[in-house]
Amino acid sequence: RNNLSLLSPDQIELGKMLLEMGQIHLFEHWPEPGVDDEQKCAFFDQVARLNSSYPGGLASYINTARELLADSKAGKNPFDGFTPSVPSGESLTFGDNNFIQFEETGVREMQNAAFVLVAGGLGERLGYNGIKVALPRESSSGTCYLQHYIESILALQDASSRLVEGGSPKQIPFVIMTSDDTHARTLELLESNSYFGMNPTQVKLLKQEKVACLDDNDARLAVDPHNKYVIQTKPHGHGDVHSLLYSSGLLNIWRHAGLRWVLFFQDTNGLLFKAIPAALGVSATKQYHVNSLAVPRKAKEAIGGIAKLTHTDGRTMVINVEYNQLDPLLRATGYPDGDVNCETGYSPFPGNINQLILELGPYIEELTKTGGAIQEFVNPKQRIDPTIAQAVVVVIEVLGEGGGGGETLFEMMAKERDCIINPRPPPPTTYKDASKTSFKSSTRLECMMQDYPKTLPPTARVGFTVMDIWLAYAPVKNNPEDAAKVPKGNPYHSATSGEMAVYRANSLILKKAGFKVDDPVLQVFNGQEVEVWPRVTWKPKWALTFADVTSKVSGSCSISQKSTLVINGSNIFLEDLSLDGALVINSVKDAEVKVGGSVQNKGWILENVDYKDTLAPEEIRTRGFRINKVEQLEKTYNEPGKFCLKA
Ligand code: UGB
Repeated sequence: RNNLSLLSPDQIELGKMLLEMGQIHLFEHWPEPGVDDEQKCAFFDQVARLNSSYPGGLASYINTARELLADSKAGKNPFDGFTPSVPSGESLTFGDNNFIQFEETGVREMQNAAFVLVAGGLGERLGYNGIKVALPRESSSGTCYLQHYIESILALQDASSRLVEGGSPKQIPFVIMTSDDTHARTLELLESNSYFGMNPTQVKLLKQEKVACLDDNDARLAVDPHNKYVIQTKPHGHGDVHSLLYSSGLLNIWRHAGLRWVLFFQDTNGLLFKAIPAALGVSATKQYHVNSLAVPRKAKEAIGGIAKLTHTDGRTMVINVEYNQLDPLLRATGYPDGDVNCETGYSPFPGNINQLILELGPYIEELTKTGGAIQEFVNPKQRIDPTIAQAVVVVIEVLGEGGGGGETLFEMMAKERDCIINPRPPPPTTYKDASKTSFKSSTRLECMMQDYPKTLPPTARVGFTVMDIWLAYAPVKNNPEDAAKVPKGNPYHSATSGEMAVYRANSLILKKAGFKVDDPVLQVFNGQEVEVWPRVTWKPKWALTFADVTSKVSGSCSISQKSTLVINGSNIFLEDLSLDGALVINSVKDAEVKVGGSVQNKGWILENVDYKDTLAPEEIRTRGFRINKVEQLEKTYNEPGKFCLKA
């Protein structure tokens, strides 16, 4: 009350709202006017931001939090009444006629598409100090993720306009969702690299705001431990992308421009654009309102499972069930073994890789109703130390669930297995004690972009497309230490495996196109055993689809395991090439280069680097090797014309 004279009428209204919502503790420590006045005003600036960036304002946030926290305390299952079953979707095999047909349709449709990258996450599991999109996708060419994504979109744009007769070339819009953690560095990466060749007006950055943290089940807002005039905040999750797109007005602009598709993707999947043309082809052919890209999933792998959920009242939906929820849901609904692999060696529930393709018209229709709000969740739960837990996983597997006494501990640990087998970010909030009223550290509401279909009517056409893992999915999420603990046979999801997956995919594609490719060798980097294939990398403008690759490879070509092939140009044709060493070809757009003959040199060698070696740059340490470029044949064609390199 003493401080009222400092505040504007708007700020007084916000103050009243906070008091009505049971937040008096935020002001209890406030001294008399004249002391800390600037900080008090700054406090209200923050409250105004938190209020305006959440649909329905802070009061609505606090109310939802109370409901969800009460459910969590009562142990209410968010899937109450639903039984999961394995859904049916489109399953594609790389390189067959069906696949080639979908790719062609997809490329044709690209000129009606917009891309949205969610890149607001810090990547806590990876522990990298920079932004994840600045990491190299592979280190032979050194191209970072963001550059690769932009070059892929530009190549799709060109290819699409070539396919559509008389169509005027359209610029594909590209949105990047950032957060306070990533915004400035993403912008700086784009600006210092001239937007990697994209027209800057094609790119829009939308920054998501964090949400207020909560201290207890009454949803008392948490005060920052370092500054009593600041409310502690944390990220709200990738689900924010829908409300941001809606409020930005971009969706209607796109609709007026005749666009039909919005493609969402995540920050570090170096293979994704190999799967995108065919997936969009499926959406267009099947007229899916929602199409999620999926891959076969190992049971308990840290990717969500796509399931059909049938409610006792008859409702059904095909939806992602997040990885920490699938196992308990199955156990509670008649699958006593929970999430386990079937005879294929994979879980019967396909893995969601969070690449969503939404049809724009129905998407706008839905967001007009919801404002882009996505169902949220809150997850305060008990956690145990991963090292102890890992030992207990073994015990559980030997004794069986609940075997050998200590029931509660066993039950608790069984629930925790997912997080242990696939390390997650820092533990979610833990209750302080058995009363389950307050938390050891603050929590907040979160939302996920793949939960968008949850509010759709049953008439919505929701489908999914399963592709081979080697072709579609190689995220970089885990730090070397955690990756090395992943049980054999499960994917590491590390910088090491992410890079090796690019080489494997490119080698397998060349093989399918007729190349003789030597088998990989097994090597260990940062404690992870990986297949090392020939290090093949090409620019998206060289090939986007399988048909592009086959049109650029002819005769009898071969590549040895120790080789590196870097293709940096669009019109490069490999004909009767035998490569045993390193070959780098750079060319400008109007140069047509035929490459053949026998190339033999000492090549580029992978040298081990330990992740603890702080003298090595972080990008190298995290992948566990550096490339020693001993000897190579490198040719650059800067002029238009026809050229022939016969080694
Ligand atoms: N992200 C944001 O933009 N903002 C945020 O507030 C948080 C994240 P994670 P997660 O495909 O591998 C997801 O942390 O959430 C961005 C799916 O939920 O890498 O553990 C962030 O920058 C899961 O179903 O993943 O798991 C990144 O680009 C499964 O599909 C993206 O959101 C899994 O990804 C994902 O964030 C997967």
